[in-house]
Amino acid sequence: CGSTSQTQEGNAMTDKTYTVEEVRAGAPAEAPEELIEFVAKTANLAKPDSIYWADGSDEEWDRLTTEMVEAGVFTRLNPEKRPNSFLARSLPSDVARVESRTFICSEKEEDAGPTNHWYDPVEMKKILHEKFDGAMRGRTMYVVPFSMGPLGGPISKLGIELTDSPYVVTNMRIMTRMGSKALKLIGEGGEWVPAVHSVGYPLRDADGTVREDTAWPCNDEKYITHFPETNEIWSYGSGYGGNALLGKKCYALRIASTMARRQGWMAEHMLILRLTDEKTGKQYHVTAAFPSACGKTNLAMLQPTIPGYKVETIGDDIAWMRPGPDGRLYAINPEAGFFGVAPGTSYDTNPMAMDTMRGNSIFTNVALTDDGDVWWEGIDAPLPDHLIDWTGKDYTPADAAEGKKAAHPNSRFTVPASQCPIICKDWEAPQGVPVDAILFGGRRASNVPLVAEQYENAHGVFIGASVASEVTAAATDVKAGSLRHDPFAMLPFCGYHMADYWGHWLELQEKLGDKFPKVFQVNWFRKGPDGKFMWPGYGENSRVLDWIVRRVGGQVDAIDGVTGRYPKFEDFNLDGIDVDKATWDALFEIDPDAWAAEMDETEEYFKQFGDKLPAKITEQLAKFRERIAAAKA
Ligand code: GTP
Ligand code: SPV
Ligand code: MN
Repeated sequence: CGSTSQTQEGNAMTDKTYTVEEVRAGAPAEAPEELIEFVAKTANLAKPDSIYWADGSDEEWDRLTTEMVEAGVFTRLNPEKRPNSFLARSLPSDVARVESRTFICSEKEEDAGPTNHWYDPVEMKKILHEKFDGAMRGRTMYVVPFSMGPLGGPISKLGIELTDSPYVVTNMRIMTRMGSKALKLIGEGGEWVPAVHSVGYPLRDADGTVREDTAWPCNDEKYITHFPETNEIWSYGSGYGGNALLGKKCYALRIASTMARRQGWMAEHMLILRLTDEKTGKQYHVTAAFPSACGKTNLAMLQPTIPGYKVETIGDDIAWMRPGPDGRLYAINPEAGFFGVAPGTSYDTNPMAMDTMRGNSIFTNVALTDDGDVWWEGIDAPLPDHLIDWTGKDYTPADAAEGKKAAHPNSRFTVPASQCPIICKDWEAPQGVPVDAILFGGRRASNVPLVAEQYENAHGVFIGASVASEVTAAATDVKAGSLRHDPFAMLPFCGYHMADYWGHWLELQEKLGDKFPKVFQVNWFRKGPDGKFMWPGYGENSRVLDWIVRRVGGQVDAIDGVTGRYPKFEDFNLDGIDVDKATWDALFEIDPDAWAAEMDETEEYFKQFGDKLPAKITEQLAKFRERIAAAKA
């Protein structure tokens, strides 16, 4: 990608070296010595032309976004329709996370486990040293201080991302608490995680060859690497989402999950919502883990269709949970924004997300309308006669007829959480909110019923461990549509051995006992013989939440079944929707043979974890088979 040429210029093209004194002279006063040294060391390796310390101010946002508009990286959207908002288009080779290039570099291979790509940390550091050598030539290296979680909160954590991408800086400003305040906490001695990122597209090589910049610089070779023992992140070659916004998956899930294991807490791929029963005023907090692009943002912003309930959003992707002084589990959202899937989002499916993105937003890989607004498949507006599609080309209904998409299926909006009309007033409570129930789900066209409650705590872990889901567009290198195991929706995000992670859950359950939240399995995606979803989903999922909180409150009975405990038809609120008894029965139908086959396959899957597979998981598998046998009898 891009063209190169030899340059005649002399001095301006030589690499700068950065002394610690020089870096300190250009840094804010709060920056501590070890940070200055880290910045200098990285700069001397990556060889940027300049270093810039991000402060997170409005002025800085205006300057960076304007510079990116001038450089053709951003398109400014129509200020009347979408004020202070921008569109970016990536290269087709850089549209989602790359799981095959994501590495856990623990000292021992067995600590990464069979579901991660492991690499020897010393060897990986050698590779990274080569890749980062001169990687930022011709560019600015931005120093981005950030906090995951409310500034100064007891569960929050600090980081520094060094990046050569202004696109990343502006996205980090939305997604994290970024800038001077985070730096001040670091200066006061707060521990921080170093995270180094380069798009891997230097504008000059060591031999003086120059390269024109492009609207989406990146490199065909990508490395998304994590060093759990030393809490370091190095990411090379991609500018997209979880590959590049290092506070998100790299820190808040992969590195944080290893910290959480050591320190007795949990870092999970979960939304957090508050459900208020308006009659009693009672509040429930629910967290839910669904694989990527399986409906976390939708559920987090749910508009209940049944009367008497209100949902408020706390988080849509990541939850950090910790036992509180009262022995309950408390959750915070470590993020400050939503990086949500655009296609399928509309006033119909997710009105609160639509309202959240009315301004101050970045859109990546959606289509552009002739009047300077955004469009994607499934948005409320009908397909216009003309668009610019996500690749920057003209797009007309004829393209749609050929099955081409105007927006990439993993196109996303980056929006401040504070703009969500139903953001919970306690969403930034530093100590978090007490969790009443934990949901696991996935896209399952068959077998898995609408909702099932755990029999006992260990069964809850078994439910999480056996999540399988149809693959979505959120990763580029996994075959979309195929069914794969995605335990706890953490397959691409667990920073250590998956079976040790299950063991960690079992330990926390033992520690908290009855106070550990009950686990429920949900599935909005079961299909009928006509290939259509049997459950209306979206706002109607409030009916499932209603049953769940009534179970948590002990107000309603349940029926013991194969996968768990199910609602009684007469207890479940189906008023006003077109779900008859036959559909209900189909939603809860259990085919013992299909489940026997699924458990055989699950047992095979579990075999790869060897000795580390907790005995309690094996016991739960045996109990599951007893229930299948009883159902057959
Ligand atoms: P990541 O941000 O990738 O972690 O994903 P997410 O889980 O937040 O995904 P998101 O909420 O953006 O999922 C969007 C997809 O799920 C869209 O295709 C929606 O149409 C679909 N979806 C969400 N809720 C429902 C539902 O209740 N029923 C059906 N059928 N589809 C749903
Ligand atoms: C996911 O894939 O689960 C996401 C998007 O939330 S990304 O941040 O790109 O990983
Ligand atoms: Mn996610």
